[in-house]
Amino acid sequence: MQPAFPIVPAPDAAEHEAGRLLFAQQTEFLKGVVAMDGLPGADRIEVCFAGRSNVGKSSLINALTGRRGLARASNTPGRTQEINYFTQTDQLYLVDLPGYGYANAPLKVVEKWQRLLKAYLTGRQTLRRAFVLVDARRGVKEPDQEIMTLLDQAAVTFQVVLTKIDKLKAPELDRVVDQVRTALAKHPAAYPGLILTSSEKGDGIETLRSVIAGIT
Ligand SMILES: Nc1nc2c(ncn2[C@@H]2O[C@H](COP(=O)(O)OP(=O)(O)OP(=O)(O)O)[C@@H](O)[C@H]2O)c(=O)[nH]1
Ligand SMILES: [Mg+2]
Repeated sequence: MQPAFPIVPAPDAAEHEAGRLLFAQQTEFLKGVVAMDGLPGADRIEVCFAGRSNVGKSSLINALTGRRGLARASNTPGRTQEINYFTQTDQLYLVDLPGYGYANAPLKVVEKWQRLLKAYLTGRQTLRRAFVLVDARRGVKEPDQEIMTLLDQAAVTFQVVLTKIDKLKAPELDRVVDQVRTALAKHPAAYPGLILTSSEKGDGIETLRSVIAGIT
């Protein structure tokens, strides 16, 4: 029997081509947003990348777009402090979000980001899918559960992307996939299909491109 949350297989030729074409277009940084009224016009659909601090959101955007320095990535948790909009075509925005679950910044600042993050995730009409990134070494943790519950309540479809799979051996990866499946079973907004990625090695990047192309 197929598990409820199968690993998304590599794209077939047509899906692969759709993903390749979408991301062959130059992606540009549009703006960093610090308040809901700064969001760009809701004139096209968007997908966002959410996840704990340091999980690899910005790195994943860079890997998808093939542009290393496009989204600022770093080893310092809390690197992304705004909602960063990237434009690609006039049909799609890619949105890099500040991380959650990071306490090592002034409390007032953290609270401000978290409020903005939650307002965005629950209040953006044109948000078609939230990719919730989960570090493959860690699995789904409490702060992830909170965000997933928020997305359930807002009826925003989310899909889990495991990151940094290059850091694990196959049996460890199997274990974490089981843990993620168990965690997702409680979330009605969870899209059935896990994407396993390494921005470092390129695993799963073509698959994710195709998945995004399938949403537009
Ligand atoms: N080995 C490995 N390291 C990765 C991978 N993806 C990201 N990293 C590293 O993880 C660290 C954090 O990456 P970021 O992309 O900045 O993470 P983020 O989720 O955007 O972090 P915040 O903006 O702080 O929330 C960096 O040092 C990256 O080089 C991966 O696939 N494999
Ligand atoms: Mg970031």
